[in-house]
Amino acid sequence: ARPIRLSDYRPPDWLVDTVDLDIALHPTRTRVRSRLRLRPNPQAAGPAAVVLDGDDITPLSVRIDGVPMADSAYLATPDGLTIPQPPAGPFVLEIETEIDPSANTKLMGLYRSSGNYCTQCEAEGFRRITFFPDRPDVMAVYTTRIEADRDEAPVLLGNGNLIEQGDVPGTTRHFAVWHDPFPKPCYLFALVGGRLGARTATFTTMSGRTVALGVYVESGKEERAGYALEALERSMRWDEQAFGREYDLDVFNIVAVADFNMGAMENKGLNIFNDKYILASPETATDADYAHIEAVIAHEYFHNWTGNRITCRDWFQLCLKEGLTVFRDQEFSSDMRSRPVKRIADVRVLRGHQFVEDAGPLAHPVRPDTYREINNFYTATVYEKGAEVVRMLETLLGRERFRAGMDLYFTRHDGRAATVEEFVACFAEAAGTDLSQFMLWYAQAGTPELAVTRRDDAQAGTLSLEIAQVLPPTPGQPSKLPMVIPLALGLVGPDGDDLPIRRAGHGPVERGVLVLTRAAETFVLEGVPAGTVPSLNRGFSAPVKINADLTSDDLRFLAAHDSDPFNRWQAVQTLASELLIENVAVIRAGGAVRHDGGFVHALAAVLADERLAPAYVAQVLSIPSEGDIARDIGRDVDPEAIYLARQALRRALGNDLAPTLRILYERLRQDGPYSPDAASAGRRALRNVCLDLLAAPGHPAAIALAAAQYSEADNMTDRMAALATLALHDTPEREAALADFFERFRADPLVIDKWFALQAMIPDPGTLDRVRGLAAHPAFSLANPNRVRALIGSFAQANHTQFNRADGEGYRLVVDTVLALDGVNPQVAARLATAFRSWRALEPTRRAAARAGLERLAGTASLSRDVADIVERSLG
Ligand code: B3K
Ligand code: ZN
Repeated sequence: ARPIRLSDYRPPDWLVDTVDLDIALHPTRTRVRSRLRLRPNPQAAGPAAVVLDGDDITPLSVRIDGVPMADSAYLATPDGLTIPQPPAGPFVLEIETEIDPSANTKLMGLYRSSGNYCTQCEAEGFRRITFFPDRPDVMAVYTTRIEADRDEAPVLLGNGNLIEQGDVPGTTRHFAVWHDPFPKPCYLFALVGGRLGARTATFTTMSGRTVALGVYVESGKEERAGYALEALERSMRWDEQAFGREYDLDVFNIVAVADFNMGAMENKGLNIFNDKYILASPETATDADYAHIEAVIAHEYFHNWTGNRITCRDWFQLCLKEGLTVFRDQEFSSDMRSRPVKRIADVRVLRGHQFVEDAGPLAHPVRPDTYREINNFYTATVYEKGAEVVRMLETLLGRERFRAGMDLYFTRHDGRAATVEEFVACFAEAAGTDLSQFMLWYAQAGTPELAVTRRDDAQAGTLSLEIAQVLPPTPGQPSKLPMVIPLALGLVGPDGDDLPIRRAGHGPVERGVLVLTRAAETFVLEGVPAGTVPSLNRGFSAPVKINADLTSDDLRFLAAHDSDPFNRWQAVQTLASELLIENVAVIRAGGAVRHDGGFVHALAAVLADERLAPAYVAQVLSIPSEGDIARDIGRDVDPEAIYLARQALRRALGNDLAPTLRILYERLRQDGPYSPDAASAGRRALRNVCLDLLAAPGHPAAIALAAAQYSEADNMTDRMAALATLALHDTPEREAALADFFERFRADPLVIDKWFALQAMIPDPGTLDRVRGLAAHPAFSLANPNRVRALIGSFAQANHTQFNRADGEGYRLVVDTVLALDGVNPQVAARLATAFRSWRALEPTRRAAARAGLERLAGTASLSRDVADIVERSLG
């Protein structure tokens, strides 16, 4: 298929004012009647054929204004329906189709999950239900009649408000009619039918309207839906307070399903979720699961304004709703929990996924300008970097002007399909500033690299920062222009306190943010005594890499004194990263690793600082991951050497800090019953990091401690943490605990996913066979995306040494799975194939083996467009 280009955008020839759907659910023969009121688009060029999209459907009948069309008057193909000579003015088009939801393994369109009916339409799934102009700039008012067997589907849910329901006389069937008064693109259409139980509540909006809330789950799991419901209420309240956004329908329903291609979906008034992001109880969900549930509930709810009321003109504008909504959910979680800890966690994710994407063959701009398969662009770049771009707007403009820009955006574009230009124009206008250079953040791919050189002039009391920015080439973009970069700066004086920031000749720096705009520039800061250390990019104000000429002493100083919690954490990470990279080189050269007492000392100081929150200390104690180190090294990567260097450091920390870790471990023991709140979760997080470091050297006493924690735990966080620690040590305790875990939770697929994932991540050579064995386990299934992601996804994305085995067997396992999965669910197969995205950065032996794996994929006939796109770009 030819690529689709942003520059080819044309407004639709026909608009759809209303859509009336009548859907009679049946396991294999679901009948869909659709009635569209079409009218020519006044903005289009002139009379045009009606071209509707379709995917794997055939029309049973087509009528225009009630009159059946002759077969020869329209053209039906596997991917659409064309009416070459439609009426000149508005008309009503009725199309009947029949679809088989039970045969739908792609989980796009209408499908079944645990016997229930559900839909997924974003990006292009609606065309698998009926023929339609499947593009987000066609917004219509939908009325949906859903009919089903009363026993098979007692619950029938649709978008909008319920306006009618009843029995179909003389049959075993019943129906419900839902009406959504808000015009929407078809990707936001949804319906659900099934046997479901619910947790319900009512919410009173800021203007006093009452909204009925429901969280629907498979019958019997209602107990586990309570946390999601509370998170929804918190999200609704927060959006009113933080952004002035009120909910607009009388109902808001969420449905959890077990088979889902991604996390969740923001369908208007009827969000559908992967049940992984709904179901939680202390015994089955970890603290991290609770936090994810809260964040995903918020994210999907926030889409009601950023995505639904204001949608995207075309799929190139995806970041308009996704980046903005991620920014909003990050802000929400920061307000609900600890802001610094949330920032650190988000930056870890950004660097771990987006920086990696940006550094490899799949790099693309936040707003891509071409695609072959849009589902492959729901990426860390569009989502996470997209959120950073919005955050930079806030940093550049300040909170108030940022909020004014948001308000203008909501007023001006409500009810419409917008573009990134229109979004940014709202901020430029509200703040009275020029943001044309800022648009480069949407257009240029790659991670900017800043080189910072300091010059102190003790006599003049000035510090000069010479800052050069470089944006490396990315596919299709050999050379770049300088970006506008908001660099939040701190000056930590010799006594450890912050100094005011004044630019010679300019006065105080507004909010401490230096705004870089040129390839190289120098900032002269005045009133800076000798011994001052600059703290650069505080709070990670810009998504860039920084190479600064800070010494280890400077970094240890910042680790001890920086008032910015993010940079205090960053200083420790940078120290660790420098040590690890040095030791990786030493190991590859056959030498002995360097033990750095200074680093251990810096960590000990943080551990001893009782003013710091446990959740924060846990982040400081978590040294860079194998993926982080590989990314920082960037070329000729040897995953085995990285693993050994990291293990050596973990063992050293476990030995040198043992007494402190042991004391903390005891002191942080849970006192009351389990509660998922952020403070309690933080205590568990730190305690479990202590346990893991204590066990790192492999002392039997520490292994026994982990084994005891495993069996005594009253919650999944502590049980899972102990199991994860045990999993790193090839001991009888490990196998005993793994066997126990399976027996305990065998009835619970979501919990068994943790068991699959943990085993897939064990960094030893036996894991390959273990994973092969688990893939044949009765609890595993290629048909369920969560199972695939847990077992094969974790192996490919999170087991650096074993996926990257020098003999290529890890690659072979993943390629085999991609091929087996492609015929079942191409979207999930394509996502799995992105595990190869860093292949060029590997050392030669592994690089050749990874390339051979990609080439085996490329050489396979009848690859899906999804996988073919990833493979070709990866090799390109
Ligand atoms: N908008 C959906 C993602 C749809 C993915 C389609 N392949 C969930 C979200 O971002 O909120
Ligand atoms: Zn989203």
